[in-house]
Amino acid sequence: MKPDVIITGHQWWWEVEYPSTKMVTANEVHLPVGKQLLLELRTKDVIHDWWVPELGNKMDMILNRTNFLWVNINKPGDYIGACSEFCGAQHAWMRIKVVAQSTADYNNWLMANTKKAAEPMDKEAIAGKELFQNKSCAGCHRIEGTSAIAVVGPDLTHLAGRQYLLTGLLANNESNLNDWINHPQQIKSGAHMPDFMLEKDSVRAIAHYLSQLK
Ligand code: HEC
Ligand SMILES: [Cu+2]
Repeated sequence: MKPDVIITGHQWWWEVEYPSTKMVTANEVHLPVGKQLLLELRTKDVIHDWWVPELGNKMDMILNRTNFLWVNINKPGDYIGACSEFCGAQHAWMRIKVVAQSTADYNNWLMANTKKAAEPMDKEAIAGKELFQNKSCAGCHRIEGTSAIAVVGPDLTHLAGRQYLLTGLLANNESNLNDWINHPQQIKSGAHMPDFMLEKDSVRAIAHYLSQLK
């Protein structure tokens, strides 16, 4: 059976793929209500465990194995869960957010997110895009439609459409993006994104660019 969504646990974030469109996102899982849905659950590293209490059972994510979980959500809204298998330093912050939507809203979301990333709208954002592609960012992240195509870290193509950064750790806004890029290790120590010692202006430009990726 073809899954509706494939969710892969990473230390310490969730990769979310929609096989019907090849769209990839992270950390916030949009699903339609009123439908029997098949979730495929995997891991890229250690054992993680998917658990959104209001949506049914826990399910382990084990290396080189695919596990499946059926869900059927009645009511639109946000459903919060967390990784429930200890998976290292930032396990406690490995939150899950499921956004359940009416079929129409879900289809709109999926369509909008399948598009390539928005082009930067002003000079600073254009500079930010260049920096993103030329500094090490593109070595780990993808922004669809740009030269950044790596999948080591979360896909950032439509980052600005997510409510939170880093599985719920920070609200998603330009100022928090700026802080994160400045010193990731102070914000989420052990996260697999190193501090880069970039100039403050460069960081600001990159954060400005990313905040436009609706
Ligand atoms: C060595 C790989 C690596 C490099 C290089 C890297 N990142 Fe990351 N990045 C990650 C990982 C892994 C995460 C997820 C961290 C977590 O949540 O535990 C992440 C998370 C992020 C997030 C938050 C995404 C979300 O969905 O919440 C942003 C924004 C980000 N990185 C921007 C950047 C920028 C800008 C650069 C370049 C200055 C960069 N990254 C360089 C690996 C990397
Ligand atoms: Cu985990």
